[in-house]
Amino acid sequence: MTQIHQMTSAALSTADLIAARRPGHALPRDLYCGEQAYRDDLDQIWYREWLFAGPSCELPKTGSYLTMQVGDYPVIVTRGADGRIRAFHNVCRHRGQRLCASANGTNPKLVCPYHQWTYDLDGKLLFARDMGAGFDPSKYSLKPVHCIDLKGMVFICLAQIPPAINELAGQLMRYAAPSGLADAKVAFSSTIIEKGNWKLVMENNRECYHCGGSHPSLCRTYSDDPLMTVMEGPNAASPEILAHWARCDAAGLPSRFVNAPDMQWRMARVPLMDDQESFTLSGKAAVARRMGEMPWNDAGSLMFYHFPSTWNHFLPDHAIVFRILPVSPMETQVTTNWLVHKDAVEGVDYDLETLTRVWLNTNDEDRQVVEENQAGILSPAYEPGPYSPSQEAGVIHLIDWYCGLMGSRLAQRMAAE
Ligand code: 3BY
Ligand code: FES
Ligand code: FE
Repeated sequence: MTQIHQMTSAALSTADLIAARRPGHALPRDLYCGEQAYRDDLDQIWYREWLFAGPSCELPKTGSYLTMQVGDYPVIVTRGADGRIRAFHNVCRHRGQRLCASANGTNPKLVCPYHQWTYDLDGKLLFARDMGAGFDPSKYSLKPVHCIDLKGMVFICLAQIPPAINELAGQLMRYAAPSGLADAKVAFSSTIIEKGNWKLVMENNRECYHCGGSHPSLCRTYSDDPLMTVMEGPNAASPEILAHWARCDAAGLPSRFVNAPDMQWRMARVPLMDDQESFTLSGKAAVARRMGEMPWNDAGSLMFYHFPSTWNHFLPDHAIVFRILPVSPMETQVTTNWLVHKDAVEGVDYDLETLTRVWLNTNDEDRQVVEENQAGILSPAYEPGPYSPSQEAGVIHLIDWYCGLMGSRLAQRMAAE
């Protein structure tokens, strides 16, 4: 029975697989490992949605840049002399060289390594040697990519016309304002590759059903009891969370659950277990200098996710920002940045081991879970099982969002063909 099902499903299109999926259940195998589903995910989601690029403090000065590979598109994000952050296709307008190979750095100008065409930080071609009398450099600016800095959280979008971002922008800027992200610095950065489809990485992040079995260090401070962490609205949560929100309201700290109607994003501030301060082994703050205007050490975590590319924890003493990017059907890059107040001094106000231990452990534990999940799904005997409605509501939100968007966009594509 299972075998026959698998043989037929191998021939199905992504649209057919999505139409045939069982709501409330994990996805069919080919959506987690197939080349076609991967191409469709890139075309319909990764090339069309807003994606988290990084915190703006990763680009602290004029000429600071970061690069990211979104499917087939190399992108560079850089801060101009006017302080503005812009994104460009990381492709030279001469013969197409990738302009910048490193993940991070600082350049006064963007100089192509092949024949040294030289671009200003706003993308204008400043200099191209021996191109003849009729050559018009103004026709060869770098191609721009949409880019927006939401008070310290930088997003890009590869689409010609990006989806609306005003609702998210307003809420995120309001919620994250007390964290002073633009006045932070990157204390530590880690990039790992998980051998699993990007949806498995995001699914894993959206539930804590696995936390007790996998995350001994995170579970010291983050409760895996869904009653403690699940919220359904600005006034619908556990008594403990409601009490935390009331206290935060009184201090002017935006905290209540807010979400996109399709659950593409959500933010809410929740207390840590037993009012502990931070994701450290001791539960105490890792950084002596608080972020931004945060009023107390025990304000909990402002949690923010945005599909498909990011989840975040904004704590009183530091912030941890995560970015995922698909690398291949069964590989995903996960970049984590630990942010602290820009005036906090390493060795005086914090030490990196204390700051990073819990989430370095947690990321590695999640990597193992995701890789074993992928390995099991690759079996022809795999059959999508049901999600727990209480423990895995966040995964259901992710998969419903994914199937809804893919279903309608693939139908539009077929109609246009
Ligand atoms: O990092 C997170 O936001 C999620 C929440 C539940 C599991 N994981 C720790
Ligand atoms: Fe960039 Fe030639 S390809 S200068
Ligand atoms: Fe986890």
